[in-house]
Amino acid sequence: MRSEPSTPTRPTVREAFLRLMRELGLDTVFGNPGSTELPMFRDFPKDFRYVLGLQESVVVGMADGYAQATRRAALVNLHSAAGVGHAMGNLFTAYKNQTPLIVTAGQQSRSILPFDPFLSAVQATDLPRPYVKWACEPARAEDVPRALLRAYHMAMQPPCGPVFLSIPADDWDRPCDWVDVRHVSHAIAPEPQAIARVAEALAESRRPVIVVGAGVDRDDAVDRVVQLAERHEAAVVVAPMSARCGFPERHRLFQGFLPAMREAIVETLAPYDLILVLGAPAFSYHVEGSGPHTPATARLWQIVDDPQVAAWTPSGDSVVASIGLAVDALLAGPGPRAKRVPPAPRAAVAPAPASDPMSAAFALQTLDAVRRPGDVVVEEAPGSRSTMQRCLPMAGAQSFYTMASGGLGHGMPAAVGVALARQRQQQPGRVICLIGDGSSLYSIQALYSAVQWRVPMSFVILNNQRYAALQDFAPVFGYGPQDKPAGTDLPGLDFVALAKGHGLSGRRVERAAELGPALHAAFEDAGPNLVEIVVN
Ligand SMILES: Cc1ncc(C[n+]2csc(CCOP(=O)(O)OP(=O)(O)O)c2C)c(N)n1
Ligand SMILES: [Mg+2]
Repeated sequence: MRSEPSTPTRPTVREAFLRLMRELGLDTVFGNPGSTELPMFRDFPKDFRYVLGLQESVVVGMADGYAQATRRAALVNLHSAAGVGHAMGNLFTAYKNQTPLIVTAGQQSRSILPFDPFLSAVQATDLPRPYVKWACEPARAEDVPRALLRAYHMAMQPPCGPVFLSIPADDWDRPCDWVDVRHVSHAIAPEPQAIARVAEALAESRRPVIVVGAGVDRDDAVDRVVQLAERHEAAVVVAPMSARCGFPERHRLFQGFLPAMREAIVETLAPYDLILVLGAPAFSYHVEGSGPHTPATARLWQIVDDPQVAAWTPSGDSVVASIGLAVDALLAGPGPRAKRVPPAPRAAVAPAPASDPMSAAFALQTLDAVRRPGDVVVEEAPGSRSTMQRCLPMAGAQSFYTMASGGLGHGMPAAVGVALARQRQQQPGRVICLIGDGSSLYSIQALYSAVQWRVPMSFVILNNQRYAALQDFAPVFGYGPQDKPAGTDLPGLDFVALAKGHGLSGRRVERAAELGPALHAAFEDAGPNLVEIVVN
C-alpha cells in the first residue's frame, strides 16, 4: 500500500476526515472492520470510540438507536460489499425510520480496481440503493473529506435518512486540503398561508382529532403537541405502525392506536370532522383495503417533513414542514371558536389473571408495575404489539422506539444504541428491550455489545415458542382454523444460555408469581441483563 506523508501545509485524507468528524460531533463509530477499512482508523484518536457490532445488522441497528436518541447523525463503518449486504435489512429500516446515518464502506485500492481484486465492490454505490438518500464514491481521494461534510448534511436534511460513502483503501494516506465545518439550518418552516388554513380549520372544527406519528418525537415536538391538543380539547390517536411515542398515553385526551387497515381507520375516525395528521403517513397500511381512505364527513390536513409522503397521500391536503415549527405556528393561531366537549376518557384495562403459563397481558402489566418513570422501551414483539399498547402505556418524548419498516432484527441492537446514547448523556433510567423470541434472533449478537459497554438495560424476551404474529395473521390469508403456517414454531430455544454465551447474566421465568420479583431484581442491576419470560 502506497503512502504519501502529509506536507506541513497539506493534511492526509485521514487527518482531514477525522478533524471534520470531531467538529461534527461524530466521535462514536459503529462498525465491523476489515482489511479495506484498516487504513481509515490507523492512529485512531483517543477521544473517539469504536463500538463493535459482531454482525453488520447489529452495527446499523445500534447506530440507528444511537442517532434517534441523540437526534444527530451517527457514523457507521462497514466492510466492502459483504458488510453492506449484511447491513441491508437494518439499512432499509433506518431509511423508513428516517434516521440520519452516514454509512461508510471500504473499497479496494483504486490502483488495483481494474483487476477485480479480492473484496472489491462492483458498482459499490448501487448496492445500498434505494435505501440511502445519497451514495458516492468520490472521484478523487482528496474529495473524501468534503464528501463526508455533504453526507452529514444530506443525512440531517428532512426527511432524514442514511447516506452512503464508498472509500477506497488507498485514499487515506493521500494529501488533501482541510475542509472546514459548515453549519446548515435544516428545519423547514410551513408556508404561512397554508398553515393559517390549517389553524382556521382547527379553530372552526367541532370535533377535531390529532393523529400523531413518529415525526412528532423525531422533531422533539411531543410537549407542544400536548399543548395543542389541550388547547383544542382534541382527541389524540397514534398513526398506524408509528415507530415512536407522539403523545403521553395516560393523558385524558389519548384515545388509542389506529390499526394499519383502511376500513378500520375510517371507522375509528368517523366521529370527527377534522383529522390533523402530524408527522405520519396518512396512512400506513399492512393489508389490502377498499373504499374511502378517510370518512366522508371529515376534512384531513397532514403536516409532514417528507415531500414524497405528502405527494402520495390519497385524500385531504398536506403541508410540508418540520413538525415543531408547524405546531408552533398552530399554537400562535386562534383557539376554538365554540366550546368543545372533550372526548370521553378510555376505559381502564382489567388486570390479567396470574395464570401459569402466563399470558402476555399479565407479563406486560407486571412489567408496567415494576418499571420506573424514566425507563425507555424499545420494542420488537409483533404478536404482542396490541397487548403492549393496552398494558404498557408510554410516557411521551423519547420513551418508546420500534421500527417503521416491518423488518425484524432492529430492536435488539437499536436498544443497545439508545442505551449507549443515554449512558453518554448521563440520563437516568433503563432501556427495556421488549422483544419476541423470534425477533431477538435476527441480531442476537447485540447482547455482546451491551455487555462490552455495560449499558443500563434489560432484554425482556417474550418467549411464546413461535412466530405468533404469523400464526395469528394466517386467517387473513385464507388459512383454516387448524391450518398452521409452515415454519412458524420455535421449540427448544434457551435464551439464558444464549445470554451466557455472550457474557450476559439472564434468568428464565415460567411462573406468574416469580415475574415481579425477577423483574425487580433485573432492574436493580446497574449493568445489562436478560429476563426470558415464558408466555402462552
Ligand atoms: C426480516 C424479517 N423476516 C421475517 C419477517 C416476518 N415476520 C413478521 S412477524 C414474525 C414473527 C416474529 O416472532 P416473535 O418475535 O417471536 O414475535 P411473536 O409474533 O411471537 O409475538 C415474522 C417472522 C419480518 N417481518 N422481517
Ligand atoms: Mg414469538
